[in-house]
Amino acid sequence: MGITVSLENMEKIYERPKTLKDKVMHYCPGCGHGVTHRLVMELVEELGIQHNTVGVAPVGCSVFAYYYMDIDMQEAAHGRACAVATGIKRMMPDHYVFTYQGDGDLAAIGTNETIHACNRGENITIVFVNNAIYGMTGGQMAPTTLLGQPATTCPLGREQAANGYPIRMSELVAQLPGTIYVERVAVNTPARVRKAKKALIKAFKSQELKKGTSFVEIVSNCPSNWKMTPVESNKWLDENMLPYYPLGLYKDEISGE
Ligand SMILES: Cc1ncc(C[n+]2csc(CCOP(=O)(O)OP(=O)(O)O)c2C)c(N)n1
Ligand code: SF4
Repeated sequence: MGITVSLENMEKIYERPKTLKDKVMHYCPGCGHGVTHRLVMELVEELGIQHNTVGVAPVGCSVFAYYYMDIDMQEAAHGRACAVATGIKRMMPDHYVFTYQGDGDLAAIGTNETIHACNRGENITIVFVNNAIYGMTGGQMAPTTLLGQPATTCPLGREQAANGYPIRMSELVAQLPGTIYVERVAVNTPARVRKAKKALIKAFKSQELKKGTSFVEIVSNCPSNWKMTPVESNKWLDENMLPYYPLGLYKDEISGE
């Protein structure tokens, strides 16, 4: 006995935001970049700021963010996104300006630009996707790679004596007087995805206050270079990344926390 389902009377509860182009993404299955792209584009649509938002794309797996985000985008050289965003925001202070960066881009080659933009209190939002590895180039150690975590440049696992400690960027930039909002979130469960979106909205809206830099760290995964299935990688993130990179609010001078 066949069952016929009519779509006509069904309520649509979810659809792709119009700000996210209808394209097949190049990201690996289960990668947090896809979810994070969607969240950023959802908030741009919901806040009605598509016409006056400029994104700065990094070098890394998200180098092609401009293929997917239907807003004005500028590509930056590896690590230079915060410097490029500084220039854009200063020329167009009425625009919402954000960078979208991986940990190699933001916390290795771009440490200088990141710290000084945050210290100057540039009125931009920094979206920092921390997957603890260099994804695009094949899994080399990043500044955020955990102690003991294998990477192609430390196949036996990162060692403190040789490679130093993984860097905690949220804690670091929260110390700088120019930041007004710093939160670390994750996108490996539906509840966390919803929380991540709230943090991103708060960060973008903080630009209206013209008080300083907002920084949202997304703890994410890289199933391909971690050599795990997406499900395994989400579990590994919970068990290994979150103890070292605790989720939470590190600074909030918007609501006075
Ligand atoms: C000046 C310069 N140095 C090095 C590279 C090579 N490179 C491209 S992407 C990348 C690392 C990307 O890792 P990450 O920023 O963590 O982003 P992911 O791919 O993990 O999202 C490197 C080292 C480059 N493109 N330009
Ligand atoms: S290599 Fe890693 S970070 Fe890059 S798209 Fe694949 S899973 Fe995502």
